[in-house]
Amino acid sequence: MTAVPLESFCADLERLRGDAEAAFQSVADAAALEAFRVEFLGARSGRLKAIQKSLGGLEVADKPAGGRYFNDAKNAITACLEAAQARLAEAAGGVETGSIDVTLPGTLVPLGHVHPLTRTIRRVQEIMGRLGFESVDGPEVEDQWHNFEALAISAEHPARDPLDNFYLAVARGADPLLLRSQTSTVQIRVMENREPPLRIVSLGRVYRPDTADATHYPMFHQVEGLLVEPGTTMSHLKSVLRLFASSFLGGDVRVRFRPSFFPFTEPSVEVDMEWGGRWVEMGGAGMIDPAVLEAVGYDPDAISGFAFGLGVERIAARRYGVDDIRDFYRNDVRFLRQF
Ligand code: FA5
Repeated sequence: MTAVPLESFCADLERLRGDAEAAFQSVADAAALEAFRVEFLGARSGRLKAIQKSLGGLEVADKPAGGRYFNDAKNAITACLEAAQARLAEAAGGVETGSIDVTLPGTLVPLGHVHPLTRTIRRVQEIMGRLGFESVDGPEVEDQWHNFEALAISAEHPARDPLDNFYLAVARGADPLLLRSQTSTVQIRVMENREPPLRIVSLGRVYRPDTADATHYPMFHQVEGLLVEPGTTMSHLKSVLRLFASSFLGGDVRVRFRPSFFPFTEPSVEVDMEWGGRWVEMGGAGMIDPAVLEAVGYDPDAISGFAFGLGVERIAARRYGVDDIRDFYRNDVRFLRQF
């Protein structure tokens, strides 16, 4: 077999190198780039591979020079490929691989943070936990027993009006289920299943078809507190609420209890807190009505307790100086970043 002359071997390499440079410089998209990579540098049938095979046909004396020519051409073609890859990545908005300076200081990745309402809920749980109140959950889809009847809210009571509730097209027995309108449902669920003494707090969503304004939203959160222990009186209720308010809002907060009415507490009060020279209603409270204690199977002559329910959006607004609770739900990051 006649040996391959070194000149023709080098001429083939030069031609290949010229073709590859032209191809990689003009390539305009990733698919074409890949096609050229296979054509020139493909490991099995690439054009460079074909020339590499002819390296074995050189005269023994020419082989070292042929090998150097081959390696130079291979490096040059590979560099053309890498330059084309970087050019396309940059055009696509990527980072040019060769341009990363690893000695530069890193930049902080912006992290999200907990929503102010979630933070409020956790803080309330923590404060109440220190007062011995265990956190419990209840379902958001409720039946009429837990949302109304066990709470002594009779069938005729306006609170059951379809215009004031989100009744569902799903029923349990004859009664349609509803999205709970208050967390007082959880008082009943806990008392039905446990014996006193009880100290629980329950925070969660409630739903009412209220028109949204600065202090109302159709979906909002309540914090429900319940304490059932022999000898409980109204003064215990007032002390717990004052302690909670000063822990959550600061020692200078003023709390006011106004006589009121709830079917499930007797006596009942509205709990107001002062905010910017105004009194804002934060919730309701009272001593558990004997009818409720009976409904859950307790003896009202042997046991007493208190309950309260506060609006989480309202206490959060008071805490963070927010004038309009709708801001909690607008998802405007300029607002949320402030917390
Ligand atoms: C109740 O829901 C009673 N379950 C509270 C209670 C619990 C009384 C235990 C006695 C014993 P009321 O409807 O007033 O009460 O609501 C309580 C609080 O929820 C209000 O004071 C207010 O802070 C908040 N709230 C009521 N409606 C809305 C609304 N649409 N948007 C935001 N907050 C609301």
